[in-house]
Formats: sequence, structure tokens, C-alpha cells
Amino acid sequence: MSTTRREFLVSTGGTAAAAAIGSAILAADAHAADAAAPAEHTLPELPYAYDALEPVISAKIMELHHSKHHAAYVKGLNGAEKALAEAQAKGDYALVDYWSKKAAFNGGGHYLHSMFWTVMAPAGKGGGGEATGKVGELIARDFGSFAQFQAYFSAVAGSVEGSGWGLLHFRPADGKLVVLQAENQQKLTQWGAYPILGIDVWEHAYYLQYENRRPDYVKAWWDVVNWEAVNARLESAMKLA
Ligand code: MN3
Repeated sequence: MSTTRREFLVSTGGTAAAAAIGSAILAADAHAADAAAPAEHTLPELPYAYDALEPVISAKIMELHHSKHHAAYVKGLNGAEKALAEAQAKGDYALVDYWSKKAAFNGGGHYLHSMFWTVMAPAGKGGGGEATGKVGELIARDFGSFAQFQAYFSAVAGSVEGSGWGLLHFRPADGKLVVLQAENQQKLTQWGAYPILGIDVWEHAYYLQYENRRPDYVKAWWDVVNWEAVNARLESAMKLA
């Protein structure tokens, strides 16, 4: 399964539809237990150029964020899974606590960033506007209106303590949309809810451009949200119900 995913990401490259990447990631998650050996995770290419989200997110931020930060999470996840595989092979569990934490942190970073890139698109060219399709329907049902959802989600994302994420999830158990914070990349999850939209509010995601004004970054970010990609992730998540 992991080989299939790697080949998929390589073969589709930068022109892949965001929706397809989302589905592939979801499928890989669902079948991760099938993998007999740890696979090498790879840094997915962005579905657009580094400067494509300007002026909302600068090219410099996008380049550093993708090629340095996300790449480091991929490397960290590969290293942690290799160490855990070796621990199992040797029956030496002295460091499994340490490496399990590394796998959660770096794995959270890899999968959240993989989502983050695909749920954005250039403003006016796939990005921005109100939620469409099924996501739009569920937002109206669960939050009253798009404006109410937007205000609520912005407050949740804006108030993350330290480094983390604001995330919209679909929860298969009851079919509801749930907004939650994540601290770092892996804490505060409900586990039974699948992220379909998220904004990275680590300082590395905005500080070069917005300095300490996180609310301004969150407000501007709505102009690059790719609702078609969010709908594709929702469609995949609904199959888990
Ligand atoms: Mn980040």
C-alpha cells in the first residue's frame, strides 16, 4: 500500500488534483496496518508554485515551510519508524517510548502539512469564497451559517496556545463536523474525527509576513481555502462511517 502511495505521489507530481491527493492520503492511512515493513515517506510536491498563494502567503514562507519544515517532518517520521522497526526486530524496547513520541509528532506534521497544501489554492483561482457542495451543506447544518462557522473556526485557530493548528473534522461516528485545536501536530485530537480542513498557526507559517498578527493571517487565509479539495476529503472521510 505504501509503495502504491509513493508511486502515486511521484507519478502525479505537481499537477495532481488536490482532491486525488487527499483521497490517496486517506487510503494510505486506512491501510497503513497492511504494511509489512516501514515505508519511506516522501515529501509531496505542491500542487502550485511557491508564489501562487501571494499576497495571502508569501513565496518565501511557502518555500521554507514546504522545503525545510515539512521535509524535516518527513525525515523525522522515516527515522522514527526505522528505529521502531529495529526495536521490534531485536526485541529491544528500551527506546520505544522515545521513538513512539517522535513518530506521533513527525507523522502528525507530515500528514497535516500534506493536507494543508492541498486544501489551499490561489485566491480567485480555486481559492476563497464560501464553502460549496456537501461541506457547505454540513456547515450550515452544524454551525448555523458559513459566517458563523468562519467566525468560530477563526477564534479556535487564533487562540491555539503556542504552536498548533485549527482543524475542521468530519466525525464518522455521528456524522458531524467538529472544529478542534491541535497543539504541536499531534495533541488534543479526538482520534475518531478525520481532519478535512486545517490552518497551520505555528509561527513559521506566518511570522515572516504577519509578525505577531496571527488574527490577520487567519483572516486572510480564507481567501485561499480550496473548498473543492475540502469536499473531496469529506467524501473520503464519509466512507469511514
Ligand atoms: Mn508548519
